[in-house]
Amino acid sequence: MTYSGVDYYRLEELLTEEERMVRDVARRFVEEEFLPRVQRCFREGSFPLDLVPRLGQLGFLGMTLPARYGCAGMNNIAYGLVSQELERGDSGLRSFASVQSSLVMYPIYTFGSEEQKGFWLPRLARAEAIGCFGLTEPDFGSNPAGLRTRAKKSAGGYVLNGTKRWITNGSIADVAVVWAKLEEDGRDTIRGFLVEKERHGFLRREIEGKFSFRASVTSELIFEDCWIPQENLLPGTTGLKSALMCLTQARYGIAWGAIGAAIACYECALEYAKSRVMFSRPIAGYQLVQAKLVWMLTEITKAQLLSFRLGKLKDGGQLRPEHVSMAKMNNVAIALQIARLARDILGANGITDDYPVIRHLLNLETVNTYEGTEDIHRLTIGRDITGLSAFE
Ligand code: TGC
Ligand code: FAD
Repeated sequence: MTYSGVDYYRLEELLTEEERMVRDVARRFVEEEFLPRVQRCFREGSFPLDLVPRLGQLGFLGMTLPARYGCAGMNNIAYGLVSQELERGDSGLRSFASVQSSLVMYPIYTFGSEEQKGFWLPRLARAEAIGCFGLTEPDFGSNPAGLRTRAKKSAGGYVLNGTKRWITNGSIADVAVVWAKLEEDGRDTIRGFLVEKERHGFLRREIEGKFSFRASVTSELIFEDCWIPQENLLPGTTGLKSALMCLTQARYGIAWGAIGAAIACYECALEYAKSRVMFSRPIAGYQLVQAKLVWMLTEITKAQLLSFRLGKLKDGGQLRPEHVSMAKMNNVAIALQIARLARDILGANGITDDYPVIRHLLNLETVNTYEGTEDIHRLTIGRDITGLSAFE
């Protein structure tokens, strides 16, 4: 299959054959199996759960982790390209893969015991188990350091109490990675715990009324004296930093994913503008419309270059969290603006789901907020370059 996407600066030439192949497989999957269903899913407010095993079969879950745990062992450019193609379909589809890969499999791989890795990673890779990541709480979003969920030592394990909110995949997950404060040596430390769905005192509630991420499950997790055994602690977690390390992985995928949503909106607007005749001429012939289309393509091209370099830094072991902040902040912000401009170019048609633009626009409002809001990333980079923290 030849790639026919937006590639103004011929980045295609910088990709390896394997990277192109993986991207094309993802693209075909999205076009043939996901896109024909997404309008209905978004209308109904449902996630196409039956497609999840396909993500496993295609090797898209935990795809950078090693083969000994049943994963594909691919590089980060390939992971980025897959994220881009999934989000070209819908942010909710990419989010499913991001959460499973970066927020569940990554912490188990990085902080888990050999038993935890051996048990969970192959199941999660094959999509025989679904995971979720519980960090955010009703009163602690941008500032997770203040989280109130607590783990208390108890006979043979821990008892969890607290509430997590806005948790992707929460109600469909077999296992939750939950971040809670544990008193150790007289002080509180944030640790990660694995909580299986069957645990007594673990309740899940799906959040209703969303106008964004309608084809994705978002839930509240409630822990009421929920006992888990000692071996469910992720032993390598040492504080908030462990949770933030997971976010860096997920934000990397989001930086690429947002480009996919932007491309979908740009391509739709370009086609529409070429065929929509107003004042006796296709609107694409008007200078103001061309200016919008050119801005969109320029920003997509810049975002592609940023992400490609980011991937090379990551594969080369030189990536800093602040590098990821810049790409997440920029790429999602421009994708959101591109979606808004595309919506404008489509006129009244832009508000219907006959076109993908309004769905991407609504989704991108979430993507701009989750995994660190645009301003939190701005302040993170501000702290990095000035040495002064705006958070304190
Ligand atoms: P701070 O003092 O900055 O950091 C504590 C320690 O952690 C290190 N660190 C990081 N390490 C790796 N990756 C990162 N991104 C890191 N950010 C910080 C830092 O170097 C420090 O290490 P050390 O060795 O000095 O102890 O902590 P802070 O409390 O001041 O927080 C800073 C802030 C505001 C940037 C952080 O709290 C933050 O990122 N807030 C945003 C919260 C957020 O993004 N939540 C996302 C929840 S998950 C989600 O949204 C999933 S959506 C579904 C999907 O992904 O598809
Ligand atoms: P707040 O932190 O209350 O921020 C509100 C506003 O205040 C923002 O504009 C913000 O930029 C601004 N603000 C906050 N602090 C500052 C400051 N110091 N200076 C300047 N401005 C500031 N979380 C998970 O743990 N797991 C998940 O799987 C997950 N999935 C999600 C799925 C969806 C659909 C959504 C919507 C959210 C999800 N989240 C998840 C939660 C997400 O990470 C949080 O919503 C996000 O971190 C922001 O927190 P908040 O909503 O509490 O906003």
